[in-house]
Amino acid sequence: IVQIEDDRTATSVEALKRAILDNLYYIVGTTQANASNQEFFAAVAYTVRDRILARWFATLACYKQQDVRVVCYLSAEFLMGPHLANNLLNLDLEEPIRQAVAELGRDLGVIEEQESEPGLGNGGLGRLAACYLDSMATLGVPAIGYGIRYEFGIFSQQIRDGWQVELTDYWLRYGNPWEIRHPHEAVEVGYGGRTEGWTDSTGRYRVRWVPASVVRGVPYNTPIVGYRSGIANDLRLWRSESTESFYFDRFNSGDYQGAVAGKTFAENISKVLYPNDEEIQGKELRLQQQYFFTSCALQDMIRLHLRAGRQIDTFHEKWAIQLNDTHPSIGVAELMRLLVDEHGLDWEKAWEITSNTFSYTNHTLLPEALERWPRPMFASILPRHLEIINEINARFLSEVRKHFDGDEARVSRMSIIDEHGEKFVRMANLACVGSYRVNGVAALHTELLKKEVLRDFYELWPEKFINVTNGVTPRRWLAVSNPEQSALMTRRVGNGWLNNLDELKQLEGLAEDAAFRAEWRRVQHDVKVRLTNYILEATGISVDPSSMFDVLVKRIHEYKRQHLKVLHILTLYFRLKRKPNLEMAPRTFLFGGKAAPGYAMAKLIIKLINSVAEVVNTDPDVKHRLKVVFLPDYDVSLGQKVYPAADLSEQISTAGKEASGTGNMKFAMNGALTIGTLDGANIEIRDAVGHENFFLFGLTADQVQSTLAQGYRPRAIYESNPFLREVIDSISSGQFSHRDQNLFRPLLDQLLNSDPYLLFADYQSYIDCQDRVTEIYRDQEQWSRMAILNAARMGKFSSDRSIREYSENIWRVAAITLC
Ligand code: 26Q
Repeated sequence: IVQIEDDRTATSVEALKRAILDNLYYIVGTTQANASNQEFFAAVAYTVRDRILARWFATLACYKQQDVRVVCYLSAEFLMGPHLANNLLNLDLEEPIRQAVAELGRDLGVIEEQESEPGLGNGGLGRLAACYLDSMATLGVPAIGYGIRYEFGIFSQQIRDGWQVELTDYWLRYGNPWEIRHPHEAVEVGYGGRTEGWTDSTGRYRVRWVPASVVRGVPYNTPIVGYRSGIANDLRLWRSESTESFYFDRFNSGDYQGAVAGKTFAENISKVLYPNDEEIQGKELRLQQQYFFTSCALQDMIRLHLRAGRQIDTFHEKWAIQLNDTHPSIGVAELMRLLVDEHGLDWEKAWEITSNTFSYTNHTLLPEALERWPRPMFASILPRHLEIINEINARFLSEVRKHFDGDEARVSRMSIIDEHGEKFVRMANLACVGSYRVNGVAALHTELLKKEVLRDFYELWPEKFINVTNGVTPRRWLAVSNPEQSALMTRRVGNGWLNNLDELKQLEGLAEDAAFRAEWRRVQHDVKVRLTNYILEATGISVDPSSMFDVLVKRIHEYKRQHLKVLHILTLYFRLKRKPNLEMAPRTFLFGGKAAPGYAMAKLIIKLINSVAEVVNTDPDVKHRLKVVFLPDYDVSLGQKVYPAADLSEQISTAGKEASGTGNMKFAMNGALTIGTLDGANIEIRDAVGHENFFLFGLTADQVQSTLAQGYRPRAIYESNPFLREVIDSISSGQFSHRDQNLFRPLLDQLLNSDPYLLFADYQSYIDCQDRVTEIYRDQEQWSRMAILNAARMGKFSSDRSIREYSENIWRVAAITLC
């Protein structure tokens, strides 16, 4: 028998070469000689995608055959990062593709750099969704990710004259080889209009919604390949388009302008990601987006459910819907509408299904980030949903009254409608009422939810509340981004850690092995050289790879306290100014992160960092012992370069403000030591790696509360601490702003007069702790011991562990193995 190698599935180097050239010629439409690296990337991506399709279909067939319960992860954001390197790892194709690409005269590293990342998220919440998709595919949890295929993702950031400038992110410019459009599975989504009553053939009174406009949602599927699991799940992102009928009806009747306006309305819905995290603005388009993808998702699930020959009343047995924050929580009302209005179920049955389908993950404790919509706006966009919410609310509040007789203050706090003054729909309340589980994302966060933000709901339904501490995927965040350290670890303990991160525990003993520590440092140095080259290219700044890399990368926010880091840098700077010959181990301070375009204070913090950098980096007294770098356009790809090279991870939020943090996990997995507050998952990381291997400072969440309650006076701290005063005075004097004494005034005034995030209260504790960091860093052997123990003890923070907990405690789904 002659074995014929199929050019779309075979994985020998020869077959891969033929396949790449084929795709280059027939799909991309160019020749090997003429192809740009960008075109060559597309051909490689198609070649990899071809090798995914068979297992993709097999996975779906297997789910169908085993009639499993499917998890639907609903999220307004999926911050996937580039797919190629991750898919190569998970499919075990890295080496043959590398060789095939090399034999065709290109370098795989260069080709991988061509991929423009789908930045369809702001930060933590969107990236968490991506890590969870990776773990679900790896563990064999049947899952579909549902979201929006934004045409423009998070803006790309430039720094001009120290200020952030936003540029649109047209990530689809060169096409997207990973997605497949499925127009046959399109659905329609309505907006506005009115509701009307009617009587059905059985004499029952029914309500129907007559929307004023209808848009079409078209799904685009991207395969999510598990790590060597043979499984590929679906990420289904919806694009909004105009329906021909809407467009042509108007067009035919001569209303050209109306036709174009309708088309514009429809196409705008999936046009752009809102770049605010942790702050809501109540924009109509945002509500339209949320309803759009949530309705598309629910219609898709119902279609799949019925197509499998099942009855609508078993819906909750086959689908578990996870709400990634309140952004898709309109789904509670939409599922009720679909079941009652469209499928004719009675209210009680529909509610039983709905309230056994949804679970809700909360990601924030900041009051300004709790979503609420003005009732008039809500009524004009979703009139039928408001009626349904009123009915849900009436029934719910009567239950509250039964439990807490006479406690009308509680009733009004728990109401889904905020009845005070201008009325609002409270989405977190809707999500709590409509879900059978509510979870926080770290132990402290869940406790604070129960004690504060959602206390009333916890008192009514304590059994609903559980904690699932976040996790991150060790595939992308260790294996893909830090191949050098991964190889070192695999040489010592095998590669089992890739799907069981606890196996790195075996490295603990090696912390006492001087030869291993030396190897560890050699690897770390190589990785830092890699980042050093990037920094030079991206910013023109040359940094010393043997200096300590002290890194703070995350969205810019006052509660995350990037400006506290600046106070530390300036404290060191003035020590050097006083004593230019002071012995000080060199440090490189790396910042990265985007500010929401409308968040003036965050933008001013970026300007402050760059202004300080300008002075400190060029001051001859500093003698290059301090280097401050703001890395522009921090995104997933840049994160992959930064985390592995960090020596020190800065996790310095005001205690009680950061729900979990996930960057903290990526750093520690890569062997960075953390300096941090007792906030979010920092607490659990410290417990896992050992208190002696973690640099702790600052007030606790309780102390923060009591400090504020007792009438906090930041100015008193400023007046009594000469070092702090020197730093603050230098900024207000214009020393870092070309003598302009007004530039940073808003920032300084706020710190001196209210300081809501308690920078001054934590200042001295932070400085003292940083001095301990410096002390220990001088002992490189000790530092390496601690770094190795950090990396070895991060097993708990694999997203595989998080997904197992969701599967067991919330979704009640079993992982499958391929049939
Ligand atoms: C809401 C309404 C309108 C426009 C935008 C938004 C919006 C968008 C994004 C609100 C919040 C977000 C993002 C929140 C977020 O990323 N939270 C982070 O979630 C991480 C994963 O759980 C945690 O680790 C972080 O602590 C938390 O800040």
